[in-house]
Amino acid sequence: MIRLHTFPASLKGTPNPSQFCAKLETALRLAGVQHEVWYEMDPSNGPKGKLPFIEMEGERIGDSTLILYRLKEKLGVDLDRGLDETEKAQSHMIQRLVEERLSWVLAYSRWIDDANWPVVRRALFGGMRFPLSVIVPSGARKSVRAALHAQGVERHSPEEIYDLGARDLSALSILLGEKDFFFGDKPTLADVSVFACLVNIIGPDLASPLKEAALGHDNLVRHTERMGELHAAKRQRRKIELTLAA
Ligand SMILES: N[C@@H](CCC(=O)N[C@@H](CS)C(=O)NCC(=O)O)C(=O)O
Repeated sequence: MIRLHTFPASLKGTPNPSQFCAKLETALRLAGVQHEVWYEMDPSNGPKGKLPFIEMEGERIGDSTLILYRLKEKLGVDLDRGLDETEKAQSHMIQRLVEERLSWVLAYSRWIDDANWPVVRRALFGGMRFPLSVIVPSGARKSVRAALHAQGVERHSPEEIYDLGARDLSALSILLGEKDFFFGDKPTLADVSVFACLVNIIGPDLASPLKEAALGHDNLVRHTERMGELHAAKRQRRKIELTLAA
């Protein structure tokens, strides 16, 4: 059995406050991969110092993308099966846009934007006792700021950062068009990756220009709802199977 290590679902409105944890769990559910979920609070427990990671056959594997490559290699798990080579390349590029750029704008909106930080801080660190309740969140915020600075996003003005995010969202909206999913009537990895990011932008009760931009694209909102229903339905099915088997 694969053991998935993720953050707990601590932020109302999203299945997981980490888009990468949400991505991997959604991919496992959609592909019907049996797994058990272990909640972690400390990313440094992972082999790459980040969450999510999995344990499989005694090995700990980190990074949502590398994990999915490994599951394809070992178990034949492939949500992009059926796509032609051009579509596979497009799916790859959509994932990279969402995970290597839009994710940074999302992180900025939560961790650096003063309008949202108090809510995020309460959701992620609210259970801590003093003095950890002061030390841990401010240390975490400092390291996210340093990461955003090293990546480059944090060097821009807030207006520029949110404009970059809005342009990414417009591109995604145009690519999706009127289709149910990016490549037709079946969700692929591109849909999973976009859902995991968009549900984190739209779902939580956090206002930002990024959320406003996302809500301005009806097709992206409908896509997030559609994927959210699939995510929830797959969990119910798995629960019923477990109950019947018991
Ligand atoms: N490329 C990684 C990104 C994972 C990632 O950035 N995880 C964040 C949570 S969203 C994390 O664990 N950060 C802790 C840290 O950087 O110290 C993946 O796809 O899994």
